[in-house]
Amino acid sequence: SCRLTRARLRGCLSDVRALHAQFWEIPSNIPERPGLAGSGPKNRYRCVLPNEHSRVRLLHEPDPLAAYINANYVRGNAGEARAFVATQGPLPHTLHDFWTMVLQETASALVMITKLREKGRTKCEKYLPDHQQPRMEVADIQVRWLGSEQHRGFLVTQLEVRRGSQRLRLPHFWFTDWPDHKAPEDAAPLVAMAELAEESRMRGRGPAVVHCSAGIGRTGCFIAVALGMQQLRVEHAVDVLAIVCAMRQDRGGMVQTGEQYEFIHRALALFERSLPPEDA
Ligand code: PTR
Ligand code: PTR
Repeated sequence: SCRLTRARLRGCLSDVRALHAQFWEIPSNIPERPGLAGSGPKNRYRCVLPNEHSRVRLLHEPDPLAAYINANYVRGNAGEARAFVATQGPLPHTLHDFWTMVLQETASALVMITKLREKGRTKCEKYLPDHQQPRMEVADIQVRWLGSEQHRGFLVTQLEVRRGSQRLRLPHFWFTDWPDHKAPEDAAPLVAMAELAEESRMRGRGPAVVHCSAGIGRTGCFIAVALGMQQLRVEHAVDVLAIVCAMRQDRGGMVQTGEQYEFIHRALALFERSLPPEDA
């Protein structure tokens, strides 16, 4: 581990090569083969598989394959087992599984960090309604658009999800300007979105469900920033290395590049400056 006080967090950005070197030492922990035979078609990418021990199971499905979704629980700072769910962007044939998971977990928020298409390739199925089409039905699940608010760099939409008598209202945070394997130039919009999403997570019952396309790179960065912000608030120090190591135990491959690892530090250093001075 590598605990950074607030001053050391600011300082470490002057040696980004050391940060990148530290990042590339972390074991990736991506499973090499599927844990469940036949689950292949439900994975967006052949090589991005959920670790078995922390995999989310759709509990109302008695058949193990029907219960399968490419998603993992991710622990929180206090070791709570289900602070987040990290998952891939839904596929056309996993839309219903995705919404079933949101209801099962009584998710407190949805966080989306991908466009539907990037460089002419589909990255995620459109799984939520919008102002033009405020109602969406996925078999026995109805999703309703209740309103959206544009912020700098992200869109916040209020949704209502229903199945039978179960009803869940939750905010959807959609960060639009971050292509996969890259990091944003400006950390401010992501920090602002993470603060809002964390407020919803703290108020709500269940985990925040976070996804991008594969559900490891950008998703890993977002969760690392959210956990790091909480550490800075509570402990006035942060251990990004320990956060990424722990996340990768829950879901292999979380945070994809040295640039992304550096970005987590930049985002946290920016957030740190918004905190009151330590010896005030
Ligand atoms: N690519 C590995 C292999 O060929 O052994 C892992 C693999 C195994 C991939 C099985 C897909 C497999 O099929 P299914 O997803 O249907 O279990
Ligand atoms: N390695 C595959 C590819 O590059 O296409 C899968 C992959 C895709 C891995 C996207 C990570 C990706 O990024 P993210 O997790 O941020 O969607």
